[in-house]
Amino acid sequence: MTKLEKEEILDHEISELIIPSQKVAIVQEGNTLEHALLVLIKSGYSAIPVLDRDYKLKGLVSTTLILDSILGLEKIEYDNLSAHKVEEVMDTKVARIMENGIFFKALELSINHPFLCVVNEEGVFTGILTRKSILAIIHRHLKH
Ligand code: 2BA
Repeated sequence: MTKLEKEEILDHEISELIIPSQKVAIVQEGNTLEHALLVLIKSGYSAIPVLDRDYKLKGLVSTTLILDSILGLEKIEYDNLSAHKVEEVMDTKVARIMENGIFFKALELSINHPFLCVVNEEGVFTGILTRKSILAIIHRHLKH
């Protein structure tokens, strides 16, 4: 790969790699843990974005976080699933990138995160970028 080709990939905008929000399983911060667990199990994904009413990105919630929050000392407290909200257990440290961000930034963040949340200037969630799609692009370019 020439230096020019390398720069072309790294500076490229990520927009074409984004999985749009309509295709992403999400929950709202005010949803119960029970609802979130159902969405996680039905979607098959282990962690999904949490949004507010205005579709702004607030955090991530995972099956592990939910189950951990209902573990009592000697038993699982199932009643807590309907008594508590997603905002109480979600992880607010989310790997995020702007929708007009560049590939190099996405590549760097994806080292530590299986997926990145994509937001617009107002912080509104517009989709996700998976490590899989980033690796696929690199693989495609290295093959030639
Ligand atoms: P995980 O849920 O841990 O999924 C890891 C990988 O397992 C996924 O990689 C995908 O290859 C496969 N996989 C899991 N559940 C699947 C399903 N229901 N349908 C098809 N493939 C499935 P990626 O596709 O690269 O996704 C990386 C991470 O991004 C996922 O981690 C998940 O946390 C999130 N994610 C991806 N697509 C999503 C979507 N449509 N909605 C919500 N979250 C999504």
